[in-house]
Amino acid sequence: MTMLTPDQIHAYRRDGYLHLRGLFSPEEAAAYRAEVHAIAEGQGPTDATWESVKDGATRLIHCHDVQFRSAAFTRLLLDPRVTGTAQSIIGPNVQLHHTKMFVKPPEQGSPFPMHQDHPYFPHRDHSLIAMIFHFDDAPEERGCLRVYPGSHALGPLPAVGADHHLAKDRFPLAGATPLPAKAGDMIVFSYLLAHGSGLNRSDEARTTLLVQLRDPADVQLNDRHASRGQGMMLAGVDPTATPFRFAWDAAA
Ligand SMILES: O=C(O)CCC(=O)C(=O)O
Repeated sequence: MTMLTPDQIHAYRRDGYLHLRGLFSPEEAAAYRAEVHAIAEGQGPTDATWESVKDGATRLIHCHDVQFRSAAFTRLLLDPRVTGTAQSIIGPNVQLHHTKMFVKPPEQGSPFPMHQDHPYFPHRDHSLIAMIFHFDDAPEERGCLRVYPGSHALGPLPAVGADHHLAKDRFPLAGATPLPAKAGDMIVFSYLLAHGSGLNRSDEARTTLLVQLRDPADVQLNDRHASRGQGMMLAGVDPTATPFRFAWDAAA
């Protein structure tokens, strides 16, 4: 099933991203928002602020593999609006790489330095896409996503520091295009797109879910970033699947 129009697919290929407005209704977004905040409250304090922007003053609440915490996210992963969008870009077969939720708390929500996702989990064919689901409004002052349109065409770029960000003089955060979003919007982008986001200076949280997907025929070039549920098929089939073996046979 294909969901994007030819014009949308063309825009994605040209710009490296696509902003899908109102993919979910305000009611759906509010329900997902409540699930994210319930996980955040249940797990206690966390902080995923990146090393290169850590100054002790900001915080980033996060949790990975959220479909293992709430069935709402398992349903989201299989929602035809999600799988259809992914199939339009990747092809008929869509495999889960990982999920993670982020809450940028009010007035102190950490920025993300500009980066490509590629250095974290490089793949041979660069089939990886990220989807950021917005569960509340993300205007500029709430630290919305910022991108360098077309930067995916540059291919893998040199990454700097422990958190693999891009050189700040070449890709300053302030020079990137802000993509303010509304609750229910989704932004899909290539893992080669230069992206980041600003500080949340507002008095409301910014609440998102990030899902990374790939073509199962692609090959990951390192063994970092293993996640629970990685390899689950969300659409189509895995043409590379090998004959089934019991775990105890494989170990023998
Ligand atoms: O949520 C954001 O603003 C960006 C997240 C991101 O780029 C990442 O986790 O790699």
